[in-house]
Amino acid sequence: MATERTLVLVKPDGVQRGLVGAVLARLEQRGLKLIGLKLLRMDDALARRHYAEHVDKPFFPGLRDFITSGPLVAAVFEGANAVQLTRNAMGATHPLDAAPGSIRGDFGVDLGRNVIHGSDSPASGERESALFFAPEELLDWTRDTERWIYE
Ligand code: DAT
Ligand code: MG
Repeated sequence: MATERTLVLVKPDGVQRGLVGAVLARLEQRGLKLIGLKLLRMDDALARRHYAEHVDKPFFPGLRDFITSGPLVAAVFEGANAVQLTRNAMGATHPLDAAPGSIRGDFGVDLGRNVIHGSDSPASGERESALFFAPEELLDWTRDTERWIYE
């Protein structure tokens, strides 16, 4: 299985609520390898690029105001099937539909406060990672536990 990269955001609600560690811990514990990490505040231009598929939708102004409202944590995780593993860990977009045990199912209530973003395809993972990180900010490192995670 090809190695994938996924961009994860702990959104401003997650940062405000002190959930950064809890959210990232779940993905680390699952076996995904962290290769990039930063705290930043998105501006309108980055919000438009990141959510390019949504800019013309009626909910975009509210989404933009929320996502630019305060600091967020951006992370890139790498691994086999990283995109699907992360999407499953996140749960459904609306926290009401998200299964208990998923991040949104455990930490969220409202659609517009759903705590985490994760890329929806390997292509999105590459595109979105490049929006938030320069190439040299994504580290190529060897994890010593690799053989205990992958057979
Ligand atoms: P996801 O974040 O699960 O990939 P998405 O890409 O469809 O979901 O939407 C991006 C974000 O926009 C989502 O996390 C919450 C918000 N959103 C999506 N659909 C919405 C809607 N109908 N009304 C308000 N906000 C919405
Ligand atoms: Mg999406």
